[in-house]
Amino acid sequence: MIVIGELINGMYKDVGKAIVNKEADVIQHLAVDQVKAGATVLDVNTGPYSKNQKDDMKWLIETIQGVVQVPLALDSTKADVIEEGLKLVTKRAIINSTNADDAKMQTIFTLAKKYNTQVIGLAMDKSGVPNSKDKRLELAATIVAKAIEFDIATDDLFLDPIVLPVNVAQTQGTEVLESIREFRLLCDPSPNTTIGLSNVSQGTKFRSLVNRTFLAMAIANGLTSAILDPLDKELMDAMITAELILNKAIYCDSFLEAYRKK
Ligand code: THG
Repeated sequence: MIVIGELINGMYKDVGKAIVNKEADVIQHLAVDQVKAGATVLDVNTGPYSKNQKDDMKWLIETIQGVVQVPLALDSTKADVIEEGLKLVTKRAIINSTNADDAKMQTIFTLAKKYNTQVIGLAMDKSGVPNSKDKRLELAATIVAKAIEFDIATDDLFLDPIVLPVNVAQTQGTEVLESIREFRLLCDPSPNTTIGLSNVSQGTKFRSLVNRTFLAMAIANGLTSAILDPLDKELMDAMITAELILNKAIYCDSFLEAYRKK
């Protein structure tokens, strides 16, 4: 699994404050801690409190790259904010994200070619997140077709079916799980798949339990990456165990420790 650490996101109050006040140590601790805990990529999102998203994105990237050398997933709905970030990254980045709207895909895939990035494609369009797996598949196929037009390798795509909170959208869990399985069959080489895992538990009780249960189910359906909180140890243990059961690692009694060593 490609683990994309979600914690550098201005949506978190403490992080939002750290961005506004330029508290580099807060961001750098989150970067180091997430990588130590097993994140292989870090999501970077300036969040809703940012007054100047371009400057804040640049500051976040420079601050993070001062302490860790991992690829970054630049998370913004604004292409100009993403491009400012792409000018600074030292590792091959992931653009988070495009959707299936033609104009958006044109803009994002043009950037992806120019800066040689990978791209997260959301299975949604102007009319929002679909309710059915069939519509999600149709939108994902639209994204794959456009990527191929741009000569982007299909395994440089991360297709995201969009996870919704289980307390308000309870029918969507199975639609998302089946979408993950079906997205893998859209092209060869198979696209990667990803989810914003913590979305599933927003507003619920037992958040960590809801997250790790959903993650194990998604991994069983072929999920190849997730945006998640790597500091949640039980979540990471569930991920490692799910992959073990799927025979992606060889069993030994110290399988948790063995995973963490590599
Ligand atoms: N798909 C893609 N990218 C994404 C998402 C997705 N990026 C953003 C988001 N969804 C994934 N990241 C988060 C980060 C935090 C939370 C959920 C998803 C979260 N935050 C607390 C909350 O809202 O309850 C914040 C609490 C606080 O203020 O401290 O749950 O789906 N491609």
